[in-house]
Amino acid sequence: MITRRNLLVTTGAVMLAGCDRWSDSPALLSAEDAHRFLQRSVNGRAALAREYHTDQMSPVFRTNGTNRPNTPEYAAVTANRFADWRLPVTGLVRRPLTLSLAQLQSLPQRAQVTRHDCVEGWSAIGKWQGPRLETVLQLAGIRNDARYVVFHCADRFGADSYYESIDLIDAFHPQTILAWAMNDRYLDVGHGAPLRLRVERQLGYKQAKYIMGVEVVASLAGIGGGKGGYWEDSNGYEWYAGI
Ligand SMILES: Nc1nc2c(c(=O)[nH]1)N[C@H]1C(S)=C(S)[C@@H](COP(=O)(O)O)O[C@H]1N2
Ligand SMILES: [Mo]
Repeated sequence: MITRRNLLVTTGAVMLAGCDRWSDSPALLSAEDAHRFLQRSVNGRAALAREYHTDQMSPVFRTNGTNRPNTPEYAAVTANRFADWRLPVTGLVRRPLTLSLAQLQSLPQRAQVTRHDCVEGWSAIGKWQGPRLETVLQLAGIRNDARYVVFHCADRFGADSYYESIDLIDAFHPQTILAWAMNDRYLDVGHGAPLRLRVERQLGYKQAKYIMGVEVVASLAGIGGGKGGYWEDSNGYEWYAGI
């Protein structure tokens, strides 16, 4: 397993020969390749996003996009403060899971104070906490043909649902977490309750709020419009929105 410590220990080590090949098409890495990539690569995709001190947190962290999904399904899970909400982890996994919020909270947790950068031109520093996505994926046991992780969200824009996707390098990145807490409180509805993605090396629109399902896939072709995310499909936003 890759921990932050492992990554730091490998700092100053080696960019091994194979890395060039991998960085050509990182999205096509298998789980095994992605792990090897993260262990060996100290720059680029494996680098950590800057983390801040708690006294640098923004006094106001605005909401953007949806601030309350308007579906009956979402209304139903908010009614009792998400006690009946469950997270299905499906697709190319050996053990499909259905996780409650309590189960997600009982996994090893990571907390991080990071800067969120929206493509519309604002930033805010906040603290996020939750299990690493890797921990959840290891529980589910992803299959060799897995290449991407898709996040299905509660909110709809007309006929389309918000969704996002990342490759396995970002899925296993130490700072990629399924956050249920923000600024030491439960995530509020505006910021994506009960669960949102934090994928800290990418722009705001990749940080999927209101996650209702995690799906592991071999290709993005069959999901939404096929470009890997709501904004990617509808407005031509970049799928890899690195910062
Ligand atoms: N489900 C969902 N996730 C979403 C959005 C959205 O509209 N729906 N907006 C995105 C955009 S553009 C940004 S900048 C951030 C905003 O997160 P915040 O509301 O916590 O500030 O959420 C992202 N994730
Ligand atoms: Mo954004």
